[in-house]
Amino acid sequence: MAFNVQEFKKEYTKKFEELFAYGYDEGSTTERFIALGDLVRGLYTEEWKSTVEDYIADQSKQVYYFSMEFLPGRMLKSNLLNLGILDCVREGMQELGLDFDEVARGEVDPALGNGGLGRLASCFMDSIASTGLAGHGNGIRYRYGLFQQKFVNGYQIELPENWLRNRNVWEVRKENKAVIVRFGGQVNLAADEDGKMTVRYENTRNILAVPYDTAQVGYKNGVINNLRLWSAEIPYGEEANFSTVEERDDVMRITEVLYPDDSNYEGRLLRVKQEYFFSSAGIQSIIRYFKKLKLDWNQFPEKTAIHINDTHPTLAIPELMRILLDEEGLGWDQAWEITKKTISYTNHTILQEAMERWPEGMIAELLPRIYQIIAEINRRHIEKKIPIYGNELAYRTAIIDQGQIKMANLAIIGSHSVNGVAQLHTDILMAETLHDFFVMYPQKFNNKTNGITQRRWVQIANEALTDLLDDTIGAEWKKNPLEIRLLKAFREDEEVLEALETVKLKNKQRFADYVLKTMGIEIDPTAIFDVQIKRMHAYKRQLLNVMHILDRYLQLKDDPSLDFPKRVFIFGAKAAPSYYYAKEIIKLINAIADLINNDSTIGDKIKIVFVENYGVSLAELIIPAADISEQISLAGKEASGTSNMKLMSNGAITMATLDGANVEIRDNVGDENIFVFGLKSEEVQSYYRNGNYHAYDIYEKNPRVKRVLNMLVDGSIPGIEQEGRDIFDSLVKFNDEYFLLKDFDSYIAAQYSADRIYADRGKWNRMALMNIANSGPFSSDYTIRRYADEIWKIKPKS
Ligand code: GPV
Repeated sequence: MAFNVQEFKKEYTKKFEELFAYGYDEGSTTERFIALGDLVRGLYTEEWKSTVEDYIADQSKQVYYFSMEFLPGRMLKSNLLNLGILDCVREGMQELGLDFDEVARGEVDPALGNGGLGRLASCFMDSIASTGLAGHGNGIRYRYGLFQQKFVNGYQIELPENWLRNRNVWEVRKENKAVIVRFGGQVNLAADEDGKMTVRYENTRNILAVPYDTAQVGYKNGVINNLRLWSAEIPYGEEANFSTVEERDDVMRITEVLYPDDSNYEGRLLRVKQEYFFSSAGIQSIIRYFKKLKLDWNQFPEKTAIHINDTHPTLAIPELMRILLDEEGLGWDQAWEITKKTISYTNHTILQEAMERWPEGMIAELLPRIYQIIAEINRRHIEKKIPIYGNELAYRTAIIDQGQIKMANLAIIGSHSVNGVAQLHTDILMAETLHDFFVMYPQKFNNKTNGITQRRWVQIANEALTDLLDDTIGAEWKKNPLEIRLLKAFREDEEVLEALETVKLKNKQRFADYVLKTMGIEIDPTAIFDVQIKRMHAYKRQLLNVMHILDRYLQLKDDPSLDFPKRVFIFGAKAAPSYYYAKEIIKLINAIADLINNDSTIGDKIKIVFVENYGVSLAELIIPAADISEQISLAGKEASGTSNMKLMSNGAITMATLDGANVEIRDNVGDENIFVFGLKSEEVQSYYRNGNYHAYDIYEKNPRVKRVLNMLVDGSIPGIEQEGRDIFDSLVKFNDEYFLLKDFDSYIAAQYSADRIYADRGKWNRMALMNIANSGPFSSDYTIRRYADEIWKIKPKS
């Protein structure tokens, strides 16, 4: 984008005055941001429009990524970077006497997702545009995002996240593209004169779905795709059939707030309303577009790919069937072939508690026609599979079972592709979780290991590293992330290794400043920054990290002269408000932080920092400052993980179980550049199968484990009477579902070797360098290319 500093300054000054009727020098940070964001949006609207026009003119195949969650993070820098005008704008702002970074912080970080799944969707949106693919997002414009987390006396409390409190400069409301989504009522089947069945819906509740579009700017390639988020509103005119105020409120409630559940299923009516609402609206707008092309319906899958991000948008399958059957008059078989060829599905978990199942009666009442279609899909599936696989297998794969509708089963049966998100995860799906389906449809199964965009996670979050890379290996890695491997040639180069250490130190200082300012805790930037940032979940085992901290604390209490290098244990984690155990762990960590941070015999040998309200923006601050990346989930439980990739790209060294994508990280960096410990996935499986794990025995026989766990119940940590007891019991009395006790010794051993190596600065820096140099394959650009080639069958715009 051609643009110079002088022009920018003029335009910005004008824009600010236009919006606020006074000069930018008098404006607040928020106003300064709004003026800048508004200006930037104006700069790309022409290309946005022409990208879409080109797709129409070329009749390009387009992919639609349906996701209940998107976590884009602040968009200002990302848009500027991708437009190629970041430096110019930074310079211009400076010349205007404004602090660009501060203005950028004036943007609200839209938290329209919970964690990994939502952030993956946003990395994918960036990579789809940046690799020149015609692809768009489809989701929900929640009025309130994921709750804001506060700690009060160490307990998590949740506050509403009113992310739209200021004007959202990026979105464009498109009222003329609104559609009607219908709930409830009755279905009437009637034959017309020629005996053709027509379906009529009566007494439905009609809701207006209004799209808000946000540009997804590709990296210096002129491609600007669309993220379409739907908002529920009351329809006007003849569609308005609400009688009471309560019914009106009900409508508004659909897109009111994001459910704060991560990898956890709650069978709530409002949730399924949300799922159908955005699935139906998305399908309707895709169909409306396709009809303009005036093609044959059989060409629909040649022009359209629809991807469903986990099972949350699975109702897109019966919704597409409904429209093809009832509105377009296609026969079942033709509609079914089209649907399967169009839809593909990603599974993100093997955890049973995250598998969506809806009560049959609830769906029948809320979505009577959709229910009929699901029942018919199910009937035909069983009828077709019995003769081939026998009763048992046919019924085991049924969609409707014991009064429940199993969404994963519907997603698999109604799609042509099912993928896991790391090789190990896909292997487990095929061998265990979805084995019955793998037997029936082996060709549907494939792996697509997750990825991350280094544009946000390195170029934006870590400018110091970006500059060092440019100076050392040139800038090609920015277009072609694999080229970052050129850094390997410098692994013995003292100067580069020292420069890398300097970069890291600078980022640690930046984070230390933040911690001092916001929490009043002083941390030493030369200490090891040991980072675990992810949702609070038992299977992710933050508690194992806690056990290590307590063990280290006890060792130091016994012998204060022990020469452990200083460590700062950094946590960031939200717990689902209804996840009691996870909240207890939050309280525990905060209580331990209070105890240890204020223990003068420990000094800064151990510091604990649990940041409030972890999210994308804080991740951008923490990740560049990390030395150790804690990826310690029980093997077999974490589908992939993506913070592992972000942290390695920033030169943190992974402390890893062989779980999810950690396995592939190990394969890429080599055993000498990662700390691996713990049970393997097959060993865990075997314990579960044979029921021969006995946590109590370990507690009794391992004095270090015993001493650590006793701290939870003997009063040595103030303020956790209830929490300490509950957590102790979960481990000792209820047999430690996630094998913390079993993995404790090998975890501690791995942490000790980290201590030893950290003391050898040259060696540590070399490991950090090798992690950065081997992070290229984890770019979501490659992940997306594989989705495009192997699943969606779409090609980049040349
Ligand atoms: I299912 N994931 C998530 O964040 N929320 C969910 O509801 C479900 C899965 C996560 C997995 O836990 C991660 O292992 C994975 O890296 C991420 O999805 C993206 O695939």
